[in-house]
Amino acid sequence: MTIDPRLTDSSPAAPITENGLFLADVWDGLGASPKALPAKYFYDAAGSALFEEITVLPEYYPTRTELGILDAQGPAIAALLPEDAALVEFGSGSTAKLRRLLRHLPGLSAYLPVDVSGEFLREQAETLRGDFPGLAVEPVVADFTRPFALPPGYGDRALAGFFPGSTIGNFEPNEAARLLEVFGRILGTGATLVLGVDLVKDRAVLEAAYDDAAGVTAAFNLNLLHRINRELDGAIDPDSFAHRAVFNEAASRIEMHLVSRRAQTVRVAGRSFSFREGESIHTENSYKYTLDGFRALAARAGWASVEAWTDADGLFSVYALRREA
Ligand code: AVJ
Repeated sequence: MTIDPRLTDSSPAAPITENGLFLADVWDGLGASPKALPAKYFYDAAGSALFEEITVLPEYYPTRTELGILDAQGPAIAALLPEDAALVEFGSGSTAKLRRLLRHLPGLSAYLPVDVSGEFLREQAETLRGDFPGLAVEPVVADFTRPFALPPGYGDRALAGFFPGSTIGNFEPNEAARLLEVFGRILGTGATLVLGVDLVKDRAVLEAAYDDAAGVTAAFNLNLLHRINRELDGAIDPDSFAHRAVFNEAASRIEMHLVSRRAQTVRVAGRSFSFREGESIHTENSYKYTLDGFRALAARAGWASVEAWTDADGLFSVYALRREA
């Protein structure tokens, strides 16, 4: 999964090499006040493996809850999509959620996963073609946060969109609305978009989901520092930082931070950054919505809510939105 909720400017001084953009973002982020790093850099091989571990933690309810909703509502979702639709998935992590939907969509004509990682996409396409021989699988290598073109021939097909996992929660609400507008322009008037959104709930439940007892989320967060050391000639002692997850109720978001345990100076590729004791690097926002709050956001972006499904405990929501104009 590859998403960049914060669009940072590149530092003009950073070298334009393979890792130049990562380095520029790290230099910018650690040089800023308050310090912050884009959440998209969590997902190197080690980080993606840790995220897969997170999805099965007892405290991390979103993944299993969303899968349950997709199972239970599969027939209702299928009834809202044109039978021979082509399904566009924005970003593509594991195919578990897609597979839940496909069971209920026997007539689906094509599946178009959109992701920046071409290698990952091709691997997934291979397996899906093996498992669903009747389905045309057409990977699209693109950054879905920017307008992109579908492959030739798909412009006038019946299209549906799929955006599960509450990935939309990584974006600031204004950015989320802009993203939904981009999806609308790509899918066209009348299209249906199925998306998963985490719901606002008790602080204790939210904070436990992002600070699990086994320490997997802490390792996921700290992996960012290991990655900087590995890829950018960084000299940061990850043990000198603590994982913190806090629900910012006013902003309705979980924030993840890496908090410096002491005053220190760290070096990354020849540049130094100093930290006060307790100073943090803000590494992620995960916005939580009420049903009405999300419907209002979608409406601003030109999408009407046709259905909203939740689980019995009201932990997570899945929407069917329709593009109006
Ligand atoms: C993949 C962005 C939906 O916000 O819940 C999980 C990422 N971060 N634990 C989320 C995440 C820490 C996750 N998303």
